[in-house]
Amino acid sequence: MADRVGIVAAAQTKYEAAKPWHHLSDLVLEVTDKVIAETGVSLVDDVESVVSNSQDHWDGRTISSIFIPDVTSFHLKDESKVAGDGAYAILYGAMHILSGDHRLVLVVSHCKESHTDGKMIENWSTDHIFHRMLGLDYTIGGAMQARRYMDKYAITREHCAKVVVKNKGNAKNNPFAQEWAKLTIDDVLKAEMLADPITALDAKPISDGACAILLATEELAKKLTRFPVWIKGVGNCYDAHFPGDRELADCDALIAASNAALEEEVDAYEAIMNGLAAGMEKVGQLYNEQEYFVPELLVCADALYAGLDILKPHVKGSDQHIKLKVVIGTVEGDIHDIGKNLVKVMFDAAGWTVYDLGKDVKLERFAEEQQRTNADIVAISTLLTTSMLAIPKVIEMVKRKNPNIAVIVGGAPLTRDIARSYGADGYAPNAGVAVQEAIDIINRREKNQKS
Ligand code: B12
Repeated sequence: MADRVGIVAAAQTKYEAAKPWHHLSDLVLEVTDKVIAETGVSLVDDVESVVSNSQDHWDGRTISSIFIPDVTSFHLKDESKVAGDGAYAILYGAMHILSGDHRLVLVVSHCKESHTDGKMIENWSTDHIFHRMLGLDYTIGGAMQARRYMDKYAITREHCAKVVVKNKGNAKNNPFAQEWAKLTIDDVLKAEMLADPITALDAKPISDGACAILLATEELAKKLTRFPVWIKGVGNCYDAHFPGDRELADCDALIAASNAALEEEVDAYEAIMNGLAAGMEKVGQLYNEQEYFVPELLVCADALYAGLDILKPHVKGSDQHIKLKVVIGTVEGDIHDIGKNLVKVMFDAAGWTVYDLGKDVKLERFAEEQQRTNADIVAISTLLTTSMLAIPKVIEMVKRKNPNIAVIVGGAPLTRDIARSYGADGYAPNAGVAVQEAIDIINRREKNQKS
C-alpha cells in the first residue's frame, strides 16, 4: 500500500463553446503533452496506467475512450474509463496508486459537447416511462429543484443571482475559463429565461475541452515536483435525482454520511465535532470570503441538523453529572442557534438535564427559567456584536434572583476577557470544552463552600 497520493501536474485546454477544428484526440494530446512536459516523465515507459473520463452520450458513440489510445499511449498497459463525474476518475486513479499496483497514473477527461444535441441527450438520460415524454432535461430538472429550494428556504431570485455574479466574476481568474463577465444582479434577473427560475446566465454553457492530471506515489511525487498537491482523503455522497422519488430540497447526503459514520463505528462525538461542526466552520469561513451566501448557509444548517439528529443519540454520555441542570439559549435579537445547539448536545451527552429556551430569547426568560427549574448553570450564546451587549444584562438578572447561580457564555464575538468583564463565571470557545468549563465552575464553587 502506498502512503499518500500526490498530484504532480495538471493541465487544461481552453474551454470553448465549440472547437470544430480539433478532434477529441487533439484536445487530449494537448493536455497530456503539457503534464508530460512539466514532469519530464515518459508517457510510454513511466506512466503505468491511464484512467480516462468521458461519456458515450456526449461523444455520440459507444466506448468513447476508443479515440485516445494513440495519444495517451494506453495500449498494452492498464487502461480504464470512468463514465461519469470527473471526480470519480481522480478517485479511481488514486485507488490505483493506493492499492500499490501503480506508481504513476495519468487521469484525463475530455468532452466535445458541441458535437451533439445536448438537450436531447439529457432528455434521453431521464426515466423513459414517466419523464422522457415530459421533455425533461437538466436545466428543467435544475429549475424544479431551484424552485423547491426557494420555496423551502425563502430564497429570492436576487439571492441566486448573487451566485452568478460572483462565479462569472471569479472565472476571470482562470485563463482557461470559457465565460467570464462583470455582471450585476439586474443583468442576471433580466437574462433570457430558460426554465423558471433558471436564466441563460444561471445555466452552464455548452463547452468543449479536456483536462489532465498526473498522480504519483508519495516517493515519486517528491522526485517529480517540488510542490506536489497531496490528496489527503477522498469520499463522496451523491443525491439521486429521480423527480417524484425524493423531496427535492432535502439534503440526504449528510444523513447518509452520518449513518455511514455510525456503521463504520466512528465515535458519534468525533463525527459531530470533526464532521458536522468542522464543516459548519468551513461554511462560515466561505461565507466570510463571500464564496457562500445566505441560501447556502440555510441549506447547510438544515443538513447539519439532519446529521445531528442521527448522531446525537449515540454520543456516549456519562452519568456522573446526571443531577446537574442547565438553562441555555441565544439572546434576544439573535437568531443564530447552530453553535448553541452543539453546546446543548454536549450537555445532553454528558447526562445533564437541558432546558433549551431556543433563539432570540427575551432577556428576562433566562432568569425566570432558572428559577422555575432550579438549574445549576445558565448558558448564554450570542453571535452578534450588537446582541452581545445583552449578556451583562442577563447575567445581572440571573444573579439578582440568585447570586449563587453560575453563568457560562460563548459565541464568536466573545473572549474570556470580555466574558469576565461582563460578570460571567465561565467561557468556552467551542462546544467541545463547554461542559468541562461548566463542571470546573461547579467544582470550584463546591470547594469554596467547603473551605
Ligand atoms: C450560519 C450563519 C447565519 C445563519 C444562522 C442559521 C442558524 N440557524 O443559526 C443565518 C443565515 C440565518 C444568519 C443570519 C444573520 N447573520 Co449570520 N452568520 C452565520 C455564520 C456564517 C456561521 C455561524 C455558525 O453557525 N457557525 C458555526 C458554529 C458551530 O460556530 P459558533 O456559532 O461560533 O459556535 C461555537 C462557539 O462559538 C461556541 N459557542 C456558541 N454559543 C455558545 C454558548 C455557550 C454557552 C458556550 C460555552 C459556547 C458557545 O461553541 C459553538 C460550537 O463549537 C457566521 C460567520 C462565521 N464565520 O461565524 C455569520 C455571522 C455570525 N452572521 C452575521 C450577521 C451580521 C448576520 C445577520 C445580521 C445578517 C443580516 N444582515 O441579516 C443575520 C442575523 C439576524 C439576527 N437577528 O440574528 C455576522 C455577525 C457580525 C457581528 N460580529 O455582529 C457573521 C459573523 C458574518 C459576518 N462576518 O458578517 N447567519
